[in-house]
Amino acid sequence: MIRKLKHGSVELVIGNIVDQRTDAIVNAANTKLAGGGGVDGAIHRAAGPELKELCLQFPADENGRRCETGHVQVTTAGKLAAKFVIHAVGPFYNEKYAEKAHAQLRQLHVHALQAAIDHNCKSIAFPAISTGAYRFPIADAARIAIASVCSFLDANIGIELVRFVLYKQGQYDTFKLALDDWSAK
Ligand code: AR6
Repeated sequence: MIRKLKHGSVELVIGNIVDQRTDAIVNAANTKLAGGGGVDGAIHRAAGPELKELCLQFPADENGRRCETGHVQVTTAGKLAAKFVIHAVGPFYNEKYAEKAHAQLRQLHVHALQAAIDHNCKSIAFPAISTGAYRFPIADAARIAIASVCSFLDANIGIELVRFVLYKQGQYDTFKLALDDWSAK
């Protein structure tokens, strides 16, 4: 499904993030930008070894961190069809610090969209960040991701298409509900 907002559209699809032909795809990375499982593993496998080399060029702090939680780093995309990979570090969900995690997930989506504009991207594909290994409850993650993206597209010119690529039907249904709720406001 696709829904038009003031300055661009939001699309929901079931699929694999590595197959997207958008200008940018967003990786569900970790602070070390050293690869991992899930989306991160799939993107690195499909892009080829060049992607990790590019990631390791970002300076690391004393703990090996190359990107803070809620922030992004951008590389080219190796063998992928996309032009750029926006490596975004979502929060690991802990119920005790839920408000902080909500704010970081919101911030991450805004940073990714801004980075896409800075790299002249007109289209960008997001997976459901933090909802796998990082255990963010899917309904909250969907509500936050949809609200962040829709508010951004209502307020900023530059991105024509934001696609959420959901891996499973249940995740798609949850995102669709969040988008319907946003549109009904
Ligand atoms: N395309 C689209 N969605 C996918 C794909 C795919 N190829 N593979 C998994 N998903 P996760 P996180 C869904 O764990 O929670 C890594 O090790 C999956 O069903 O990839 O942000 C990193 O290095 C889930 O709903 O990301 C980090 O250490 C969602 O994508 C950590 O995991 C996100 O799952 C990041 O964890």
